[in-house]
Amino acid sequence: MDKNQFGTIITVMGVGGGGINAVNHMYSQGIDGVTFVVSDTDKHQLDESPVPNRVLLGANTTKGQNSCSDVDVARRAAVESDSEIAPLIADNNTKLLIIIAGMGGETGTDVAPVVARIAREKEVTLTVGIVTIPFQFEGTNKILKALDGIEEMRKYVDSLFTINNQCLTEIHKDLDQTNAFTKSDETLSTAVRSLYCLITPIDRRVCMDFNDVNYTLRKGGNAFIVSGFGSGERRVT
Ligand SMILES: Nc1nc2c(ncn2[C@@H]2O[C@H](COP(=O)(O)OP(=O)(O)OP(=O)(O)O)[C@@H](O)[C@H]2O)c(=O)[nH]1
Ligand SMILES: [Mg+2]
Repeated sequence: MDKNQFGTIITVMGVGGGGINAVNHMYSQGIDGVTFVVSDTDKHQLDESPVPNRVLLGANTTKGQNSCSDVDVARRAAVESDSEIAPLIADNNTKLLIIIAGMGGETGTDVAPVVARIAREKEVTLTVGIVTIPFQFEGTNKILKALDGIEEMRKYVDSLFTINNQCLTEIHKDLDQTNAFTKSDETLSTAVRSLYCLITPIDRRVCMDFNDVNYTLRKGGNAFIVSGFGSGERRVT
């Protein structure tokens, strides 16, 4: 970790394989003024990431193995990682922490709520979760596990954006199992970019700033991001 890189008020942290892949996608697109961090119990997944800020979670518990073998291991890794994540959050200027995870596996599902809890304890101004529910083709067990994880996550974040991957199949008619996660990565990136653009208006057409976003999302519960396009006289409507 290079703490000097933490000059920004927005930190985006991907947790677990899906969260990391989505953050890799955002990182490769480049969003100035955002600090990206990836964290996993899986060393291989971290090594593959182009993001320089990487946190190997629970190294003593998991020995960097590819996947947490069961829920208890993931939870123990999360507790162990408390001491690794807490300083990271406390020692920088972060006002908005965005936690990204694909819910439904072990690491992201169990660790993302822990990261949110730590952020709350460290009094990060605003903690937002952006998480996904698995596609139907991934099976019911993963979906049910994801829903449990989302309930846990909800306790600690100010606002939670939940993207149901299955809904992406209605929007993208060309979606199949080969490009499904790329579409999911793109949607997560759009969500982060939307929040970023509200806080950092590029052309000042939308006159919001961090305080407005903070006011709206603080203790906001479930949150929605909608984008639309319009032209002509009633374009905003
Ligand atoms: N957006 C996106 N989502 C993914 C990707 N890979 C997996 N997911 C989603 O994330 C869910 C959890 O999978 P992973 O993130 O790989 O699991 P993990 O959190 O690393 O947990 P373990 O590996 O089981 O410890 C899956 O059920 C998918 O719905 C990806 O590349 N991009
Ligand atoms: Mg994994």
